[in-house]
Order: sequence, then C-alpha cells, then structure tokens
Amino acid sequence: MTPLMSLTNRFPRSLRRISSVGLLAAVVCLVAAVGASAHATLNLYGKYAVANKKGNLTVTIPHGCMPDDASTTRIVVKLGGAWQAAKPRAVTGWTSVVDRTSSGGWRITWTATGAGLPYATSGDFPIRVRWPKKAGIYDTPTLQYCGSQLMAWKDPFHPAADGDIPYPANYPVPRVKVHASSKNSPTAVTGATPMRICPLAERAAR
Ligand SMILES: [Cu+2]
Repeated sequence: MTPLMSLTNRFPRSLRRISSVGLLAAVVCLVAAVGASAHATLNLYGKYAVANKKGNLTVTIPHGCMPDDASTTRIVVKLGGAWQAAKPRAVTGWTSVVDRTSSGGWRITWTATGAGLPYATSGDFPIRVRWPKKAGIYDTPTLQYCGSQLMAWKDPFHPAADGDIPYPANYPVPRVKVHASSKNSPTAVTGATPMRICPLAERAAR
C-alpha cells in the first residue's frame, strides 16, 4: 500500500465522495475561468424591454475576480446615446453616480463604501431606464473592478468560434433586447430566473 492510498483510506467513504465532488466543481470552474475570470450579466426579471418605455435594467455580478477570489469593489456600466434616460437605483453598501459621455451616452458607476461584493456572492445593480426608441439588441459594456484588477466585459458578440475568435468570448459584452411594441406585455413572462453563468465557482469558493 502506498502512503497516498493509506491516507485516502483513513477517510470514511462518504467524506471521500464529498471531497471528490468538490474537487470536480473546482476543476470545472478552473477550466471555465481560464478564458473568463468572472462575468457581468443582465437580468430583466420577467419583464420585456419595450422601445421608448420606462423599465429596469439590472446588472448582475455573479462572482468576483479569479484567481485570487477577490471582492468586486467598483462597477462601471456604459449605455450608448440611444438610451433616453438612465438612473442607478440605490444599492446598500454602494454609492452611485451617473455621467453623460462626450458621445451623448451614459456612464453609471457604483463604488463600494466598504469591502465590496464578496467573491462568492451574487449582486444586483439595477438601473431605471427609458429604453431606446428603436427596437434592437443593445450592448452594455461593463467594467468590473476588484480593487485594481479590471475585468472589461466588452468583447463583441459572435455566434460561433471563427479564426482567432473564441466562443464564447473571453469577456462577452452584456446585451439586452428591446422590443418594438408592448404586445410583449410585462406579465407575459413568469418564473424568470436570474442568470448565473458560473454557479459552480460560487460553490467551490465556500
Ligand atoms: Cu463567471
């Protein structure tokens, strides 16, 4: 019997199973983390975005920055000039400010007043908006800072790997669909679940 085997056999079978599941989760997340170290996602929580109407766009940060399990301390969301209004809603533990950009767009910045959003915690950052007048799909480039570490979620959308372009993108830009009319009424969608791109990363960190 090798020393490694004797060490393994000292653990009860159930404990060994738990540790191997945890190891698997860690390996899966490690693989997922090679290209993208975290994600910035968008949620509409069951409502449709309708052109020229008011609504809420929620930026969800599913986890902090790998590989050091760093907390998120600042988030910057950019909306283009087509957006008619944008106002960050209050988030406990964060201050927010909205600026106009030179191109007529909007830049919303949340800054943590304390330690920020812990690595393994998902956080919502809602913005009250008036959606663009034209239906379409809109990019919302997002900068996620963990201290001085920056994750710039702004890689363009591509439907497939091609040439030097990987799929999915390393740092995919969050996107939202704006519908032409309110025939997509807000009550038409039920039971929407928030998007969590890498729930395994959260579990592995606990
Ligand atoms: Cu992620």
